Amino acid sequence: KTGFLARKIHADTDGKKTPRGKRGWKTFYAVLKGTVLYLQKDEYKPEKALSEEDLKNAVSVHHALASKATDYEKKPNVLKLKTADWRVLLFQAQSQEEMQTWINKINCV
Ligand code: I3P
Repeated sequence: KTGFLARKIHADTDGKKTPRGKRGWKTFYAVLKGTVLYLQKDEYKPEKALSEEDLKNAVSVHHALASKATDYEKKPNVLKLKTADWRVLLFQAQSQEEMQTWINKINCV
């Protein structure tokens, strides 16, 4: 599964609230491969190696839980991802269907 997702980091490891200055929305080209959600600045090109920044932005979705972010009302089609190490990330998909597909795919890995 691939597609554009805007990401907001809501909580860092252990659920600690992400500090101001790091809470903004940023759009990535997302690629779910195995148990890793890669978040790349540019569209995925198979022949291109991942940059250091791409690797830093990658999220393990192993034992993570995705659900619709029902408590976030500022934007539509937002899903919440809670990782195994208790980070909380919000992702805005481009449509309701896209959001649901991402939720299903993430929860099935
Ligand atoms: C954040 C940025 C986010 C905003 C967040 C701000 O500032 O403006 O868009 O979230 O509010 O802290 P920064 O880029 O300096 O980190 P929303 O878009 O959801 O309002 P928050 O701290 O209330 O989450």
